[in-house]
Amino acid sequence: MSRYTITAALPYTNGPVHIGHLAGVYVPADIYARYLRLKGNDVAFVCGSDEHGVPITLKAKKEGVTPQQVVDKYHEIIKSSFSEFGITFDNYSRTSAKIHHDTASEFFKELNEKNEFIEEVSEQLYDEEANQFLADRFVVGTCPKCGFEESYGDQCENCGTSHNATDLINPKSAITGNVPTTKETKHWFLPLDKYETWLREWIVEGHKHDWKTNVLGQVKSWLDDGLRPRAVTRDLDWGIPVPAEGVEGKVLYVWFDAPIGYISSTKEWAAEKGKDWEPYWKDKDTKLIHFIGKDNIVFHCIIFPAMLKAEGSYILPENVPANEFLNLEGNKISTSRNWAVWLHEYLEDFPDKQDVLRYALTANAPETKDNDFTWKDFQTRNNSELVAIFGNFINRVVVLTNKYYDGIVPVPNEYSDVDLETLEKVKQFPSSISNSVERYRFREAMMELMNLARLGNKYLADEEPWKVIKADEERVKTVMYVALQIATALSVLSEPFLPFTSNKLKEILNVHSSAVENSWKDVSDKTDLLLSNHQIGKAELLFAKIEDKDIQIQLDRLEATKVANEQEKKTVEPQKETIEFDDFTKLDIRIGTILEAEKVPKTKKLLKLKVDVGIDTRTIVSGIAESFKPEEIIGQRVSVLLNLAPRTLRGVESQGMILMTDTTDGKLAFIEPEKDVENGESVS
Ligand code: B3M
Ligand code: ZN
Repeated sequence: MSRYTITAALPYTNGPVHIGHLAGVYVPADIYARYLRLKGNDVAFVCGSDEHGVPITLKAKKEGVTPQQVVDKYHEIIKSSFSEFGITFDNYSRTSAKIHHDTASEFFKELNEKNEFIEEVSEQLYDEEANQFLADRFVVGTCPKCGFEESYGDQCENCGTSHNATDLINPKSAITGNVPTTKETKHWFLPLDKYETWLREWIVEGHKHDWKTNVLGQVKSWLDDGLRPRAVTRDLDWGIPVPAEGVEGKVLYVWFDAPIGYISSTKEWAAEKGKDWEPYWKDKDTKLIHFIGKDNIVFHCIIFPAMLKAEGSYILPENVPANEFLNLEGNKISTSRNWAVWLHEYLEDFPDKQDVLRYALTANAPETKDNDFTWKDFQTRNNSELVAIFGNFINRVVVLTNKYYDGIVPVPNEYSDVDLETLEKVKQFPSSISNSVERYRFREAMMELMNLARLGNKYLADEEPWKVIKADEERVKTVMYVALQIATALSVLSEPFLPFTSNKLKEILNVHSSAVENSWKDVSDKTDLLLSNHQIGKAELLFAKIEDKDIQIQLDRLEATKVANEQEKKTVEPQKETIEFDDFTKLDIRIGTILEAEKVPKTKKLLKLKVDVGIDTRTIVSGIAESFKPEEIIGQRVSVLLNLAPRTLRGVESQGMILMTDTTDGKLAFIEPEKDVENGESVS
């Protein structure tokens, strides 16, 4: 048995958790924690809300509330949605908690007393109008490393690099938009350059075989760029006050305090459990694993380890298996543009389908490269894999056991070679799945789990107990006994990935009591996971099909978000240049009625219209085919610019123009008289 401290990135409480967070951090971390517990290890799986930092204050400004109100609101939403989704933190704390303020302050004071910081007065960016210093997300500018023009003051989301605000090119205040000035101010700097050689030896050399290449790549690139001292304090009023004599109006930089949040969460948990927290952070045999997204690599592989090294009594991470990003329907997930599937909304729309999302997100996990979540894939994963393979196998086994033996596990007769081979194969699954999980390859591990269900399906399909029963009842007893062993193995091995399903399956097999509960290791060692004469329960579906209509609701919601974003982005066109009245009188605009409409062949946008404009009926070609079907606009009243010079469009001569406008949902609308008006009447 070993001891593990598993941390999952502390979510900012400036919004709810979305599927990108789940796929990148929380589902893999939970699979890993559940797996280690199942194997009998001592696990502390800790997390909590990250409640300081500029993202919180920006959100508070935007919502017109205090930062405390913002964090209180989202801390509750996040904590409850994690719990409902089956993320089994041993403790989910929050960085506004006193225990964290005390722990982070102590940590800072210890380093300060050891003179680990450089105290320096330097010119920092300042917004005269907002009367405040600009750091982190209070300032945006061009990243000095990759040229991304929306880089924040402390980090570039595009290339992940971390820098000081004064490094930005063309900085702009995110509060007023002004170009910042600079102003003198004192800060405490962590001399990262001092740890460069050690970091290179520890990570690039020491972990080159067991850390993920995407992580090693980023770390190497920062080290190659050369590390520089980083300010670990800020001129802000929201955060942990800097615990130094005579210091006012300064707080700890959020990325200095937040990782210490893992330690305070462990302390809080240990206190509640009557345990000692120190072994989880100071015992050299404890394995510390940080689960994060790729944008947090610099903080967990460079800055936090340097802090721990400087303090001197802590262990260092055994691994930091950072994932890449998950996109949604081909676009980057964005909190600010509401382009996300929010966990709490998912749980409302798909109650009791937590495992379906866990499955889809793990199957598409961005473990080595960015990946994409689509609702169609979510539906397919459920219907074609969970229902058709896993659920179908279990249903057949349970239905037949109830049908032939009233749910009593039969006594097997002599095994055939196929039976023995199948039972042997089952015994290999714990190690093959372990092999993948222990290398943080959770997609691969879960696909291997599904291969166990496939093995069960194939065994039943080949042995056909529903046919053999007529001629050889004794044979069927053996077949169903073997199939029930496979089902029981699935109930054990599925727990880390599909905990709700595992739970339900154990209830169906009636193996919840510790007397009959099997361990992970039992599946390797035993062929009687489920004993003869054991009574199983009745059949019930593990998974239900997901219908197109349920997916369409989600797709419509995203479409509405897209349109809303377009509208938001769409600024009102500035007025065109002034014209004289005579210019206007040249326009001959009349009311008309559409008599006929048809699509212009080989075009997506064009309709050929016959329009009665009072003085005649004329042909007009109009680019409205994506907003209207020909048959639905016969009789439509319209405003027509008559005296526009005729133009030939795709071989059709158009004698005028139908006047249209854009609707809020991105379609087109006619300009029609609100009362009855004769065709040919002028618009003036
Ligand atoms: N609050 C999450 C993020 O950067 C950040 C993680 C802190 S882990 C100590 O989105
Ligand atoms: Zn960059």
